[in-house]
Amino acid sequence: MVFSYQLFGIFLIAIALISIPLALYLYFHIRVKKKRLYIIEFEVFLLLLILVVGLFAGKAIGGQVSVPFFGQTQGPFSEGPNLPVFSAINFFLHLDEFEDVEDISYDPRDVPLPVGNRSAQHLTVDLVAKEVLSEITDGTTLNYWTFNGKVPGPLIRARVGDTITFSLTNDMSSLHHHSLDFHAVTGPGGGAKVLAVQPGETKNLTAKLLHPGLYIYHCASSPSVAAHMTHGQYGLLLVEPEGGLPPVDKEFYVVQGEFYTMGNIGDKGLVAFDSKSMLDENPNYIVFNGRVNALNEKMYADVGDSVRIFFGNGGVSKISSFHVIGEIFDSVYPEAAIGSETHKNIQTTLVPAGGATIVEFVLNYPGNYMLVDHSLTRMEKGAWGMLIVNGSENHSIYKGEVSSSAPPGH
Ligand SMILES: [Cu+2]
Repeated sequence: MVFSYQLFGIFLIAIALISIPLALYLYFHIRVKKKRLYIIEFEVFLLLLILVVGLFAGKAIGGQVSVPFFGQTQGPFSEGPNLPVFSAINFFLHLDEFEDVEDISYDPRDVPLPVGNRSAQHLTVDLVAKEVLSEITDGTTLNYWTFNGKVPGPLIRARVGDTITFSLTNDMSSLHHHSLDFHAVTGPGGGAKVLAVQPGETKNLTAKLLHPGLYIYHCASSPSVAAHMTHGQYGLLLVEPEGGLPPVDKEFYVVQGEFYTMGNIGDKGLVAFDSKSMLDENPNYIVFNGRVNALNEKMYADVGDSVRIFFGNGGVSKISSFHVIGEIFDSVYPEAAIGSETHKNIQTTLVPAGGATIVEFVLNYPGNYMLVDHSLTRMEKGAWGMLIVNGSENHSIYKGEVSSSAPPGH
């Protein structure tokens, strides 16, 4: 199951390359020694072998062999969306050197302190691009590419007018080069033109935050920016306005992302990235914070609490219809805009790929409230998480006999 398609291709190339000299040897051996001429049979056999080699090995010249085979691009980078076959082989050769991360998900409660009334400052932010192994669901392991070993990367919190020196290190164990494009940064590539790092390299960018808002950051490296992003390389940078956002009781950090894997949803073992399904925009997994169940038994609040969720969409392709089952957002910062009027009383809000939103709501009634992308087929792919609310019931708001067979979150 694991790597079956790619390995089959590599297997064919190997067989073809070994078979050609063998076939030539047999052909001439029989012809010369035995004086028997199976010329037509051998010529057909040789022709088939040359075809196989031509189809597969021919692509090897110039580093064009890729998995899956024959992927082509009309994009700005000549390499295309696929991982080179040598990269796949390299991955297996270094399999033992990757860190096996117990839990790839960034804890949704791990939100930095608000900026409050402080004045603008010069901050430093250190990020490490690291390729690791971890489970997306029980028994299913992916090769994640991360910032700081988690998905999403850390929530960075600053205020408008701050200057940040970003330091990006590409871990020595990486097999790929990486970079950073901060949507919050004004300038070429959002920083990616400066922060392109080879394995073992560190680079710095100093940038001033000119606009408040909640901004995606992501890797922007070739051969395919999309391939890097969908391995898990994204996070959010919050630029608070002067004086900060209004205080709330609970803040959470959630980022949606897609994972494109060979085979079917739930296949066990180490599963490979599938660039074909990425180009088809048909991921096997769509999850919050890097894996299935990442948010569960972490998001707690009490009746009466005001809750704010910083929600981003790392994509790489899908637009999220963010909704909390059983709640209505009191306020939505549409497209994470800070500075314009918030939208009031919203059921579901659109979050574009490479975009974000901020939602706020006060909890009125205890129970389990499910965060979803309301393209609800995506629940089957993992896009759900639970906010658990404790407190006393107010029967003027909600009253009735709760069925034991009721779906969770309802
Ligand atoms: Cu990258």
